[in-house]
Amino acid sequence: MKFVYATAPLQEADFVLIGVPDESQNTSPRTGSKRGPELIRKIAYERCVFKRKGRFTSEAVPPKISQKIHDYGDVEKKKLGKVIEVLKGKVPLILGGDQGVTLEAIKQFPQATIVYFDAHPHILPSLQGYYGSVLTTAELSLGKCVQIGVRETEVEELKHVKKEMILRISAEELFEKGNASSWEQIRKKVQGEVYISLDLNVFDPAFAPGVSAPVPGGLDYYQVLFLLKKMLQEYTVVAVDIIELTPSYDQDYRTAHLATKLLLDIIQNYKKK
Ligand SMILES: [Mn+2]
Repeated sequence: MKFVYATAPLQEADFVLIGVPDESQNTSPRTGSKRGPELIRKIAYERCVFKRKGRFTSEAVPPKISQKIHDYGDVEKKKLGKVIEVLKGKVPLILGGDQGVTLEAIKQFPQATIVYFDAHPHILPSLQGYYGSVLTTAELSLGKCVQIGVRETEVEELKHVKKEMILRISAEELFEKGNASSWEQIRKKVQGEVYISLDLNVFDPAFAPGVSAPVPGGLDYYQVLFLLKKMLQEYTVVAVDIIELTPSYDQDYRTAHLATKLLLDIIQNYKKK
């Protein structure tokens, strides 16, 4: 099944949806994130196609999407880099798969600041190649990274955050300081191009139970939406990934609906610079 709004040919598209059904780096006993892309496409169809006067239609039903979207289908993780390379000027919207998918994607954007919404920092320099160390394995300039919503951090990671001067806005800080003040912190630090990675475990498990590594005390939809909208307005967002949807642990497709809604929010709020 193709993404219901993906009606543009590749050459004309502004956004290119790419599924990467790969969970080869998952180390959690909660498996199944390789089925994430397929479920997001299915839920998008159910959310957006309504019956009007006995006929199915996706017209006239909010949200109205005016941007041109192409669905590239699913690709193998090792081919993701090559696919992104040929999309120059178009925005890849990458659906995981596990966190390892982010590692493949960010290699293509060495100039961008990585802003990642995640319960975990993923910076364990002593464990190269491990999915818990995606950002250190990528050999980025970590000082340009921004972590939002983290709340399960190892001692080694905390040391690294301080050493590399990473901007870290934990879930607790975001709750205490509020959205506007957290956004000011980001705005002061980040300039230029941004890559957004959205691990669905940034949300509270009450809203997103279908992830491989749930951590209580997470964010809600409007906290994430506020920061996403600000970033989409302010920065050139070069790519987005939405990862870790794990259908077998979802409840009533709650996490899948949330992921699909966010995907549509990102497309609708994207500002071309
Ligand atoms: Mn993660």
